Amino acid sequence: MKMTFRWYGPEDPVTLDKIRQIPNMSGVVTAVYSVPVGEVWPMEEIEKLKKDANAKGLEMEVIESVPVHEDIKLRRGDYKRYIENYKENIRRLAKHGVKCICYNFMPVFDWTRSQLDKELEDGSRTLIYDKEQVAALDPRKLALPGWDSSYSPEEIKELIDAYQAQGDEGLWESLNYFIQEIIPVAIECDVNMAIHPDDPCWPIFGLPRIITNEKNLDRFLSLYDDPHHGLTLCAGSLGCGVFNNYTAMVRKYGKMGRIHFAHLRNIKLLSDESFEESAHYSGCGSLDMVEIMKAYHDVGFKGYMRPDHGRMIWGETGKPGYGLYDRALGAMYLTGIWETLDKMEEK
Ligand SMILES: [Mn+2]
Repeated sequence: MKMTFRWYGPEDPVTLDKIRQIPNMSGVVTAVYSVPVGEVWPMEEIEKLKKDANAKGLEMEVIESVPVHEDIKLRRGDYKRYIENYKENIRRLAKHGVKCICYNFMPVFDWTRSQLDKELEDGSRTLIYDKEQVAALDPRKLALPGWDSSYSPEEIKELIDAYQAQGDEGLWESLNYFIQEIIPVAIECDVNMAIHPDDPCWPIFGLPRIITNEKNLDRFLSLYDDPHHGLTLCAGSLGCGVFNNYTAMVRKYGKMGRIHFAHLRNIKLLSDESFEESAHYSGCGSLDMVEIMKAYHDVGFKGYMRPDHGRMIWGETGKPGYGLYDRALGAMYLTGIWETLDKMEEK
């Protein structure tokens, strides 16, 4: 495996100089953020990101994300042009040595939490999802980080109505259309496409969500029979569903060679459809990180890993989930488990 770290580009207070000091860090996971969703990324900007990372001894082999325009997910408006743009982005990234592209197919809202700074008993702050708090939210008025704030309340309402009219099967059809278009390009460029599961892994605000459980991951992979069509297996996103056995998924899809990118974080399940994001250490959450890492090790995982969201600790402030300290602790903890598994295997 290759350990990586998400970096939000030159504006990120977590600089490359800091990231490079985390032991065993092979590279950054990043994206071009200056271009509206759906447009082609300028060559110079891709090149600059790569040059900056390489100058600090870090690779740029993983992109997270190349976002998918809502028109593609709804197969309406300019979707054909956006799909052509998407193909061009795959080609441009491949030219710059990118080997894996993470994306998701969540309608309107990306990852969703009810609070971004819940204080835990030890004084750290974390992201939580509380079923009742979410039920009380009006999706038309949401303006929290992590969500696209460029929509007006009327636009959000229109989008939600369009997705509800399309339904689950309509969203599957849009996804299938998109996959049939882009995977041949990914194969040609030898780039692994890795879909990120929906976070959390159940429908919110009455919107369809389909990348949520083992049955649907099976269905997703069956859309195109080629290893370039694969998964970002996110422990937090899938693990917050009591119906999901993340470790079993690692073994199953890992053996098939369909996991290209692993997001690792722990979560503490509080009740049905409520959870808080905890430190990576198994003792802090509901997921057994050693069992998870052992599953990746057993299947001979050669893809990329990154510590996922971290808490805010030691007084750090910044982008919720994406501070330096707790993610660096997570990276070292995961690296330590991996090193141990390597050494045990040698004996
Ligand atoms: Mn994730």
